Amino acid sequence: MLFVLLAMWASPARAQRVKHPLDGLSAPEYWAVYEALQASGKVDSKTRFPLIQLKEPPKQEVLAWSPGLPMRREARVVVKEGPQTFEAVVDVSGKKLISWTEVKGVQPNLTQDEEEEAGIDEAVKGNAEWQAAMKRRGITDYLTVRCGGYGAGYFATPEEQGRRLLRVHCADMHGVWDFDGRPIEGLTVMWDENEKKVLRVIDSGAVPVPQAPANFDIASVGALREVPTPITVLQPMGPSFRVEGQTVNWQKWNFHFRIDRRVGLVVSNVRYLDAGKPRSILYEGSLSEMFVPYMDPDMAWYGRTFFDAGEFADGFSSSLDPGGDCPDNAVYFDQVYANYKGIPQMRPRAACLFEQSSGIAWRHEGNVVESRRARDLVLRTIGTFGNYDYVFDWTFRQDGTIRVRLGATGLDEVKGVKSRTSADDPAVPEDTYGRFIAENTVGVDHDHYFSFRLDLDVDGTANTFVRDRLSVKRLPDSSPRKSLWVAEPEVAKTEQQAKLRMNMEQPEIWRVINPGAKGPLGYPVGYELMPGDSAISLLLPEDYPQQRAGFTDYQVWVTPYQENERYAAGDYPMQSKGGDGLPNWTKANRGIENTDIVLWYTMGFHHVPHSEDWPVMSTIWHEFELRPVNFFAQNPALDLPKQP
Ligand SMILES: [Cu+2]
Repeated sequence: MLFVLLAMWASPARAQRVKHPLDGLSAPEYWAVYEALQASGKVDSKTRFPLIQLKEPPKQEVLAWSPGLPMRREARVVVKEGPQTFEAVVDVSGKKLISWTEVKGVQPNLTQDEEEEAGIDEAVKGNAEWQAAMKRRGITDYLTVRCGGYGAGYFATPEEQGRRLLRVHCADMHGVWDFDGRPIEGLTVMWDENEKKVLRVIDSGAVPVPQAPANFDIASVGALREVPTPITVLQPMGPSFRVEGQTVNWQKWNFHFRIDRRVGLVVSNVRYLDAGKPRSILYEGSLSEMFVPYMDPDMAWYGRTFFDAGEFADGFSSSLDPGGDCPDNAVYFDQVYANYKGIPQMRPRAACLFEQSSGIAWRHEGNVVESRRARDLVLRTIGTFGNYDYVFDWTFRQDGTIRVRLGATGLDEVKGVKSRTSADDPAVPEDTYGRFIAENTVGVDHDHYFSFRLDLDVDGTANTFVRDRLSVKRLPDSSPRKSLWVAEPEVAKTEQQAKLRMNMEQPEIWRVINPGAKGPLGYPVGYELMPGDSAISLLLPEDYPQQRAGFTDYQVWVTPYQENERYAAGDYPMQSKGGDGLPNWTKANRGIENTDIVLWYTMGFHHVPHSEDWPVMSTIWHEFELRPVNFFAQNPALDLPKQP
């Protein structure tokens, strides 16, 4: 029996049978989409499909659904026909095209074939100007040179208008595994991706390719430290969660998840069993967008302002490395997605799920010590976006808390410089816009921003956002104390009132409540958004990258639920002109009180690189939590057994 159970756990997702209306599309469903599109007469062999994803059924339909009932299965397809962009909706079960709409004035996300386009490499290497620039750098062997492009951003130049523009850079991979540490610096090729041609070659000055040792595989690292004594994670009776398709049950938690090609993990229908009754907390939570602007004005650098989710839509997910990425007791899930031709692909081990011991749940010493050990359930994916790897953990805790953690690792994006180290004294210092992280190698300063879309449904959809402002009260002269603070709740009635920034001098507690559901002590039930460390963008409002990433203006936004408002910087951030997404939607200043609302949280950090980033960065973690506030009558983890 035990063996049968373990075998079941080993590959729960392989069957790919759709069991829930929010399940990601299965391989047969992607084929149905493929066939419906081919049969529509609207596509041909040159058509590209930048994105094919589940089109969620209307929320009310999902809420009313229960196992055994029929479910709507539709796909949203972004289609690229030459320079034109279309959005198609396909009825998957009926294998037919429901709608086909041209979207004007946008650029869809890059597809894998565009980023790694053989056409780019060939055309660039055949360009006489580029060849001359390479000669100035002493590079004559192009076999080890690799060129690739990224979205050019937007700076309102005539060249950008109506074009699909890539900035192409090249690297020399001679002698190393990865090209990231070997930039051919100062050389940018502006590439028209629709016309498939070089527009111009920009040379801001020849710099030798850095030669610092860049490999970090076991054989390259040299002597390894002593292996510490083993720590074994064993669950001889298997995990204590139950997985049914993509629905997870564990320690009173019940939720569904899928992996979306654009935003990664999408966690939905999150409920907690309270006194035998499932109570809703979060209808859906996921990443919404990322923004990574670099801080160097050089011609080869100013355009590096990446929207890693919306511009690429192929970073999720990386195949997880068992034993390295997830602990030994993890269970893995595969992901099926469609490539740019619409053909389903299998990404093995795209997510993992595991329990981990997480310290002390609670304790106190009275007459005796009462202490309980806590354990967490972690759902993990890793997205790889060029040089960066981001670990996304959705952690469910026994006390009703959801912790979302983001680990940033991978490689710094580096610039080759003439100076060997910061001790060199050139006329113009080469570390103004970054720091040396290896010889002749500067890690350029940059930011990371992540917008999370959190559709909280606290005991139902009619919710309200409340700020508890901690305001200072001066006490009368007769008081021995002169001052204290009081928490003053204030309801945000409109979108404008809910655009908020963290401020240590004017602290606030942010929570979503259900005004119609009171707990036993008379307070409305609620969940708090507890931010961790974060950052606000320092770019000026007139700067185009900042306008395109307007969601970074605030840590918190609240909008009324709209099924098509999913991406904080808009549906098409590639070469977007600014204002899309949250800034645009909230202009209407819609009401957000006692209605279905979505909370958007921007998490960010500034990164000044340093030598320990080389040749690969230690993982740095940032997180936020959704914590119950007057949601439970008392500590929900009081019932933890002595030996979990
Ligand atoms: Cu960084």
